Amino acid sequence: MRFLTACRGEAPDVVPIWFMRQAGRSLPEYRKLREDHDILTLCRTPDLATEVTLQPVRRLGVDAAILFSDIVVPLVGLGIEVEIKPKVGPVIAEPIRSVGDLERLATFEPEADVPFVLETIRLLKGELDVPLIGFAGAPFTLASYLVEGGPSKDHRVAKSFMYAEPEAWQKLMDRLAEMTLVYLRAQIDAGVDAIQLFDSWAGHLSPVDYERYVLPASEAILRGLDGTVPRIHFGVGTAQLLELMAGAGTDVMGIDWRVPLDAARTRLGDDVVLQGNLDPVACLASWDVIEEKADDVLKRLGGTRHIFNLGHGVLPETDPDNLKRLVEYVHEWTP
Ligand code: 1CP
Repeated sequence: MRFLTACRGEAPDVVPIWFMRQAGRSLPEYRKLREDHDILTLCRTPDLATEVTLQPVRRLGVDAAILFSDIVVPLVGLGIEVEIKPKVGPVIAEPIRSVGDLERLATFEPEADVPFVLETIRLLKGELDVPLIGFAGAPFTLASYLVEGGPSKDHRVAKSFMYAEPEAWQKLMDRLAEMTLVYLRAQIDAGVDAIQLFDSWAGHLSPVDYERYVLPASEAILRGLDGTVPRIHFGVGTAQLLELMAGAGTDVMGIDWRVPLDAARTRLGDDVVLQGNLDPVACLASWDVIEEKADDVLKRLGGTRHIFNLGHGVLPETDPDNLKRLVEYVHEWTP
């Protein structure tokens, strides 16, 4: 279980590797299933979600599986109607835009609201011979979808709400933190071996705003899981936030491709394990380029306290053969 060994800060036999978005459109066997089922149906049907989670493990030989789901899946438990539109992403029919809207939010109960997620985890535990990573969206990233009503380039509606109505924003963060902590605890009780908190859009915040408006909620989740399973905290474009995000209480810090891992190591110290950070676009290049760039990523930490990953999710155009070769390369690499 080299992935968990690395998460604990111990020395595994070789550098472990998995990919964010390793299940999904880069795999022909996933695209085949998507011809017959929409994505939320895949997420809500344990046999299908199990199959999709296993696909990259079989094909690529990665050291961890990540539960097939989406960050918006638990929002139905809050009474939010959400759809995932092809080529767009999550769309929310009635966004949260006022204190009054917050009263619509119901109490999240995992066994009643997302039984299929817990059942998928139990099925996977019987099938997998690598650790299973559970996950959730962090409060800011979830709030962005809830307030914007869908994907956004600059998160201006969500941030405007944050600035204009700080008390209502605070309430929203508290509700999302409470839901996410309950959700991740339920995933852990069902059997996941590690969890990742995705704050994909936190990079749109300055350190001052992140600390004031967002950090307390993410911290409540991560600290609330202290002593359970290894925790991974990840964001995109978060170079300005690394110390704050690592300080929120995490065992592993996910780093995107913009920050060299040796620089992240210097800034964060030796206590945290680093995960990352090959540019996902590099995987669209020829093998020579991928090898050179992977080697650069590996050398920066010398194979210690490192979990290899991309700096963000696998792009749909990626040739899975490149990913398979990358897994072999990382496993064979020596400092
Ligand atoms: O129809 C499809 O197949 C659409 C693509 C897709 C997939 C494969 C979506 C829509 N969600 C998923 C599954 C998913 N989502 C996984 C499991 C796959 C794996 O990792 O192996 C995970 C971990 C997520 C998490 C997720 N969803 C995040 C956080 C991670 C990240 O990539 O930053 C975010 C921001 C989302 C929202 C979302 N869902 C789907 C899309 C296209 C988006 C992004 C939309 C946007 O740009 O705002």
